[in-house]
Amino acid sequence: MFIVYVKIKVKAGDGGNGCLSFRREKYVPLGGPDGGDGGKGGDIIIEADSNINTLIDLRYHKSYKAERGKHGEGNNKTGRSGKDRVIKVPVGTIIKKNGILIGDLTEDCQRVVVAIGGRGGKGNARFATSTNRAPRKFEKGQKGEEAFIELELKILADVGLVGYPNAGKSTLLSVISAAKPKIADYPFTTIEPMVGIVKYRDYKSFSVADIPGLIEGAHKGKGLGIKFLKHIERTKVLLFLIESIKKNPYSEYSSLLKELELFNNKLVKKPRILVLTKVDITPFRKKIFDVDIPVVEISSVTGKGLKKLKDTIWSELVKTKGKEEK
Ligand SMILES: Nc1nc2c(ncn2[C@@H]2O[C@H](COP(=O)(O)OP(=O)(O)OP(=O)(O)O)[C@@H](O)[C@H]2O)c(=O)[nH]1
Ligand SMILES: [Mg+2]
Repeated sequence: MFIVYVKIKVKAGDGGNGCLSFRREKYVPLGGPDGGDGGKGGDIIIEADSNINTLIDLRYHKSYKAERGKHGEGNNKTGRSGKDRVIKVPVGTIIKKNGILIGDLTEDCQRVVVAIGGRGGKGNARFATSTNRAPRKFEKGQKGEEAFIELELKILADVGLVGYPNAGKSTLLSVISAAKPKIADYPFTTIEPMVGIVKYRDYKSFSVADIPGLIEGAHKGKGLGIKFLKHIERTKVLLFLIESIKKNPYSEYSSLLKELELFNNKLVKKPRILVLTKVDITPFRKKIFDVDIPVVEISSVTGKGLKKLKDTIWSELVKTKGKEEK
């Protein structure tokens, strides 16, 4: 199940109490105060992780607590801080705290502290003054923050893969990124969207979303694809994957285009690239494509065309960037 919304309860760790203690040493009958401070309670942190694709784990585990700080001890020993609790969520998760938007995790490893751990209390050593050398005063630790956190996932990818079932979408994602989607020789292998990050040249990268295959009539709710089409509404470039072994790849392409248009005509206004897949098993034939968009032939098995495909995607993405900035 592809979960797009969950509400969880979080409680940061309480601060440790300060300590009330006096030095006890041989030959020093009245030692000074030496109660250490309590440690800080752990924070609750939400972190984006590109290896996670759904919020499903959070649906089964709805309450999170961070460790409390340890109490201070004699001999001026400060209590250890409580460990932070890190909750991992997919990239593209939006975070609301008590109903207010506090974060939009758009990059891997990005973090938001959603509940702050309580400060540790001061030990009595801190309260010594010239007039009160033996204070009995110390503080309790502060309570850790509690909150309700709402998490909403909207797939956030630069590129969306569309195509009929079995076109080779997941296989492509698996060879150009570190994502490990399920691949099999039957239709509707993919039942949940998945995003992979593609490294491009030195420090560049872009993200690609694989969605379930579409079939004719998808816009009316046939098959699985329809409810996932909305996830590619936010992509910048669409790849249309068509099996090159098909008798007439061109008609496949135009019916796919029609399907998208019927669902939401904004989708067909996005820049698109036509990708002919599985060329390793297709006998050579004359090019029959006459379209005004880039066409790239690939094989995810031999690697043919993959470099060219990445270059083409990148140049389309760069063009959309120029438009956004205008
Ligand atoms: N020979 C060859 N087979 C491929 C290639 N790409 C994918 N396949 C095979 O085609 C079948 C379908 O691949 P998938 O990647 O699961 O296809 P999909 O488009 O994700 O399919 P759905 O998730 O059902 O929509 C698998 O058996 C793959 O091994 C390729 O480049 N060459
Ligand atoms: Mg698939």
